[in-house]
Amino acid sequence: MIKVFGHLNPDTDTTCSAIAFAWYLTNAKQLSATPYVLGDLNKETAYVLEKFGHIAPATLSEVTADDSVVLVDTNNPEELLPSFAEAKLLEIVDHHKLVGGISTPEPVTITMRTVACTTTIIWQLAKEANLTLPNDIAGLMLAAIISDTLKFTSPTTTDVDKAAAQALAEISGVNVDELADGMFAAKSDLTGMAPADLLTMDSKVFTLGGKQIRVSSLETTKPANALAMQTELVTAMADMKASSGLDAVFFFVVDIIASSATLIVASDFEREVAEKSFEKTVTNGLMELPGVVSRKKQIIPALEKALS
Ligand SMILES: [Mn+2]
Repeated sequence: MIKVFGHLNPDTDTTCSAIAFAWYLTNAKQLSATPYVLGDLNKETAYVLEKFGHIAPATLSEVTADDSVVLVDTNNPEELLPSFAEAKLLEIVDHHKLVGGISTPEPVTITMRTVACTTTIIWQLAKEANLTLPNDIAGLMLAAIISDTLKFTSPTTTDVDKAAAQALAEISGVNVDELADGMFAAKSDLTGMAPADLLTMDSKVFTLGGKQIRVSSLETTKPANALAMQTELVTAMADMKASSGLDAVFFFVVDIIASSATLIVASDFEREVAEKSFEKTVTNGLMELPGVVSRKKQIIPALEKALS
């Protein structure tokens, strides 16, 4: 049995891609494949699974040399289980920048395309294989595209993502606006979440210019709720750096409605890097970034340029 999973801190694309690609391997390749996640689901992803009546994938905390695995929605070893290198990697399906660091003893299939969402690639693969997607799988794949593109407003969005979303909406019989409203409301509900939870919910670690950097974002329709926690968040970022050996933690509150971000600045180092990256100034520990919504296409390239 093949274990299909995405990155740590699973989001909607990683979770739905694991489900959809396990379905694809089973139906296109007649392989036995099961989706997994590498941690707790966020509120948006839980909402989406419930909406389409799909059970949550089991959580995987370790892999061994006996496991055959397929990776979706990441190629970054820093986003995987520490034991990942022990497993037999068969395939990667992803849409992120190639970071390097994964090596295999034998050739593997790698499908990486410059689209906004991994499920867009899976939709293309299913089409190429002449497969008919079930309603619930199509709905999950559509939700992942809405999530990764912030309903087609992110600059990562391509015509292929839009075509995939339209086709998936037809198959699943779902109204895109209603689905997006429900997802964004679920995502914006911060009830019961501590500052440290917000920092790791949608978060990736990169090595940029020799520095270990955590880049976290919170996509929300209610940015004021998160910004009201600025002091607690700055304390949580300092604690995180002290306990994890990270050089910097960047936390971007992304306003989905206004298509803009506010960076909460953790310390002088983050302030210097951010001012160099975005050519803006910090006021009261915050940097306003109109038009910035994408970590992949806007934030990481800017940080990388400033740190290199
Ligand atoms: Mn993705």
